[in-house]
Amino acid sequence: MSQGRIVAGCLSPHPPHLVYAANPARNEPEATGAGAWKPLTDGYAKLKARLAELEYDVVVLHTPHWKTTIGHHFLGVPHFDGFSVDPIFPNLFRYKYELDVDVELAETIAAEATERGLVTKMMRNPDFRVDYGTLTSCELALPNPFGKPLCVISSGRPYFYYSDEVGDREMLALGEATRVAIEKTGRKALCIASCSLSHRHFTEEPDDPEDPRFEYIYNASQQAWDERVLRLMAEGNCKQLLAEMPDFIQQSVSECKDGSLTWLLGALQVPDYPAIVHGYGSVIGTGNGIVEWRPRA
Ligand code: 2X7
Ligand code: FE2
Repeated sequence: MSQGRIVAGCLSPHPPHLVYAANPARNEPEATGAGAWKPLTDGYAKLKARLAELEYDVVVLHTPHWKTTIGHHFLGVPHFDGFSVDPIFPNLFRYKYELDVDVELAETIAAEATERGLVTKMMRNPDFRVDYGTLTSCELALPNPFGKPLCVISSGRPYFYYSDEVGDREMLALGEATRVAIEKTGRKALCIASCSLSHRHFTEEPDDPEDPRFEYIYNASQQAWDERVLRLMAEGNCKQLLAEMPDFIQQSVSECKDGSLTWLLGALQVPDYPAIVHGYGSVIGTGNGIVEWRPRA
């Protein structure tokens, strides 16, 4: 077996609004087309076009919306299908899905993570409802959303039980476990961190959620942090980004507290080469960046 590798890593935020705006047949609600999220829908179009040219066997994804109280869990059943309704935005996301899982890779990542002292568990319930973060990022980023098997990792709670510093250390170890498992199993893997950047959001929505007049970042300090983080990524300075991660998480109420971005940076061995920023924009006040890394072969 030839050695596997990560062929690309992506930051792919999952506001269900963007699926709603894209009107895929799998989603029940129909968008008005008023166009509030154009910087993000354009960014996703650019990412999708580039990923269409890329060869990979599996998509490995870390999601904030499968929150697990004890340890890091992995989907461990070969096939899932179901219907997912966003608990906060049922008016926007009512989505039918069917997907395959690379169980062998998931078990290998779990074993590597266990060796590094992390608590892990395989999720073997065939009736489990896959979370909307996973579904949304696949729908938005991938040219053929469920055409390849997935390997899905839950969001454990180390940031919340201990501290942001402890959480980052654990997610870097999980990222390393992911990379080593990909190499050992010979997979060509696309890794996706499914999360927003700043994450303070409005608690009321307008009658038409897609009305551009009501869509803007929650406050300027959130945007300043998002811009700083995206600049560090674009400059290839993820070491500095990690140094600032606890402050970023705290001061912008970032969804990175769920660990997805730090996991991805760990899997990519903390990139020192420039990322491509495909888009940045706000959804219900939150800040969202669409970013791609292509590790050197
Ligand atoms: O889950 C989300 C999110 N992260 C950001 C914005 C809006 C809704 O859902
Ligand atoms: Fe979210």
